[in-house]
Formats: sequence, C-alpha cells, structure tokens
Amino acid sequence: MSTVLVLNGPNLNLLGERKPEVYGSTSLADVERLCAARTTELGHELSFRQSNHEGELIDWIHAAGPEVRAGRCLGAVYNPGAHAHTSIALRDAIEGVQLPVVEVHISNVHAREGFRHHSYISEVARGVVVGLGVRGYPLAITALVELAAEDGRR
Ligand code: CA2
Repeated sequence: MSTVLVLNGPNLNLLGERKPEVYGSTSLADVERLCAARTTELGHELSFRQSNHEGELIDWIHAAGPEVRAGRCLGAVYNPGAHAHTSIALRDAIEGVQLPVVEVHISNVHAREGFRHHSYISEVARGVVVGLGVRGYPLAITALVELAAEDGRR
C-alpha cells in the first residue's frame, strides 16, 4: 500500500460555498470523501491537503519527491487553482523533485478567460483532467495509480 497525495491550491477551500455555476455545489470535504473512496478501492491510502500559500505547497511537493523514490508515495493529483496560470516556482518544484503529477481543473479552463488557458503546471504534469467537475479527482487518482504501475512503481 502506498500513499496518493491530493493537493489543492488557493481558494479551493471555498468550493461549494460560492460560484456553484462554475464549480458546482460539492464542498472540498465532499471531494476528499470521493478521493478517499477511490484510493481505498485501488488499495492505497490518501493524503488530502489544501493551502492558500505557495510556499507551503512547494514544501509539500519537495517532501513528496523522496517519498516517491522510496516507494511510499505514488505521486500527486494536483489542482493548483490560479497558481496554474502564475507560478513558475510550483512548476520548478515539481520538475526539481521529479514528482509524478496529474493536474486537475474542475472547470473547463479553456472555455473561460484567456488568462486561464495556459498552465505552467501542465508543462511538467504526466497528464491533465480538465472540465469534468469534481469527478475529475477520482479519474485522476485512477490514472496516477495506473501510470505508477506502468512505471514499475507499486
Ligand atoms: O477549475 C478549477 O479547478 C480551477 O483550478 C479553480 C481555480 C481557478 O483559479 C482556476 O483557473 C481553475 C479557482 C479555485 C476555486 O475558487 C473559488 C472561488 C470562489 C468560490 C469557489 C471557488
């Protein structure tokens, strides 16, 4: 059994409280339950986190890299929120520790404002799930676990 890390960036703590027309009415606690159910089905354990602080997210990514190499973590499902569009530092952190990441966005960022069309995180992600609502999280967990198995990391 290994850990699946699910990271959430700024403002995702507001999920379900405002903007239901964009992000739906599911809360982040509900998303955690969805993720826990899928991770358990796949025989692994979940570490689910959210932060509004770039440095805290960088520290979590740095700590996860060695955990992946030690075989204790499979990588991260990561919704970077608006950091996707702004943060070279988070992009470099993922590249720096070679963390396997599947990026998730709840909304279809490509159907929204132009500034949401580019993600620095996508450049270093193994894959991206966009615009499928919160069901993107369990889909991304499944993909992360299958990619790890294909890489020979179980
Ligand atoms: O669609 C996504 O998952 C996003 O990552 C959500 C971010 C946004 O900046 C990205 O472009 C796309 C926003 C996080 C949630 O922000 C909320 C703000 C108000 C109410 C509820 C959520």
